[in-house]
Amino acid sequence: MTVDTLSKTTSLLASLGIEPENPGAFDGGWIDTSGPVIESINPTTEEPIASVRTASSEDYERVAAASVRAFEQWRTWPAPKRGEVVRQLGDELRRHKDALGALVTLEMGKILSEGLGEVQEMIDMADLAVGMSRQLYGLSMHSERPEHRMYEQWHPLGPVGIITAFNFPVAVWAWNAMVAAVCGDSMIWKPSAKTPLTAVAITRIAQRVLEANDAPPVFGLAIGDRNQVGKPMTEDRRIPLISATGSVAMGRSIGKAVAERLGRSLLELGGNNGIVITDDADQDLALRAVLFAAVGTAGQRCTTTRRLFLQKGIAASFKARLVEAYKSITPADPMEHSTLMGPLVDGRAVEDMKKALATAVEQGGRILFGGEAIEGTGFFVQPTLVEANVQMPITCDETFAPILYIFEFDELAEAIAQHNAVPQGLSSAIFTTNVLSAERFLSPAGSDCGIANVNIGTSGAEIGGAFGGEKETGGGREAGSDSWKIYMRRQTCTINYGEELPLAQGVEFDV
Ligand code: UN1
Repeated sequence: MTVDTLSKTTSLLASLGIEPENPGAFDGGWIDTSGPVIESINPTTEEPIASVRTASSEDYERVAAASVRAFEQWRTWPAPKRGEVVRQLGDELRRHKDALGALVTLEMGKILSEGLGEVQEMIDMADLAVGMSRQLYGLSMHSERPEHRMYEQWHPLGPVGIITAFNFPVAVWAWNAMVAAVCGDSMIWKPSAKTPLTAVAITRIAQRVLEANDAPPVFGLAIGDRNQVGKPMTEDRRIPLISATGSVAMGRSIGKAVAERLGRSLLELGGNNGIVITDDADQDLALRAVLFAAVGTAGQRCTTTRRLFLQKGIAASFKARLVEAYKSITPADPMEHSTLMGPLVDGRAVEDMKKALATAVEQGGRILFGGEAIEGTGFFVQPTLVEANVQMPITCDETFAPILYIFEFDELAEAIAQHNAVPQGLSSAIFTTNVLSAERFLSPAGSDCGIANVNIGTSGAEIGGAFGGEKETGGGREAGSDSWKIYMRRQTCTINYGEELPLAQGVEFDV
């Protein structure tokens, strides 16, 4: 690092309250944690940025107990008052947007524009949740009994466990936290050990907003490993909901642990997202969209396009254009404005990409472009295009790297069948100018994913919709629409304002 970059980084960290060594748990105050120290490594330079002392299971216990106490107070605040606290949190994030966006880039390597976009996603979530705080509606029903009234109401649920991944280190917390907060829940955040500093920075901001409002410490934090924090939290009966983002393997074990105690889980797991491009599609539009969706965030979004289905009439020319476009992408420092692709998050991610490509070649794939890790400092790889066929088992796996498998098809029905023939079901898209093809893709017999787009790539969803997917993606829905319901408990109430006691279904029970 040059002296200039070093001093910029130091003042950036200082502006967010990050010290060389930071406590890894917050329960209303910062806990003097006793777990091992982890270093946050900048994937661009491979240098440590700062470190965090992780939480032990005893530290987790403190955070959980505080979260229960905070919930007991917070649930009695009127929802619009809770919304006002979230509004102020959104304002604080606006104030720190530049610094936070840069910290995201520094810590996990996505380009600065995407780092800033991620902070914007948090701000958008805050705004949405403020509105929601006045719209946590229940329905009213007509009772079958005379002089009876029936309605449902939504109450706060309890402390929520939020497990997030490195790739969206702050936005996914906001999807959960902003909504959970207006719903009256407290929460405990277990961020990825690869991105602990962003979690500390956000919690410090949240702490100031809570204190300014004399609000209970609903935004708890416990940075720690699976055994010290993850396991006790998923098995904790005081935590009615665990919302977890990560791999299918992780989701499977969390889902089991939570189901064992009959808790609720909200899982947002792997994607293996496909784009179908028909002969009649606008090729320029499709090219730009594929590029962002496959190469953006260096292929490390759960919504990244990993499979491309080209109709035979345009396949050869589209592939040629794609190769040219890939050639123009030079992985480089994500802080530079001209960079479109930064590094992968760590050395293991580079190894996983190499392994997946070796397997793809073994299984009959042909590398059309890229395929190499870039020598030198930083976890840089080439964005890669692979000509593939649907018989290759590797194309059913999610590898968190910029690998795009390309297939060809004759008829749309065949493309849809191939598109759906993977275990994951997160995001999908079709590029076509034919309204019939578009509607077929969106029909019940079309894409089987939680997200289906027309003439838009698979990534970069807006927060207003419900986000999540089917099959091994886990079935959860977060962010907009009526996703708030999972953070609350529904209560059906029947009130008798008469003097008789008629029973439902005409049952008679007179003494
Ligand atoms: C993720 O990768 O876990 O739709 C979330 C998108 C982003 C969120 C991705 N808004 O690509």
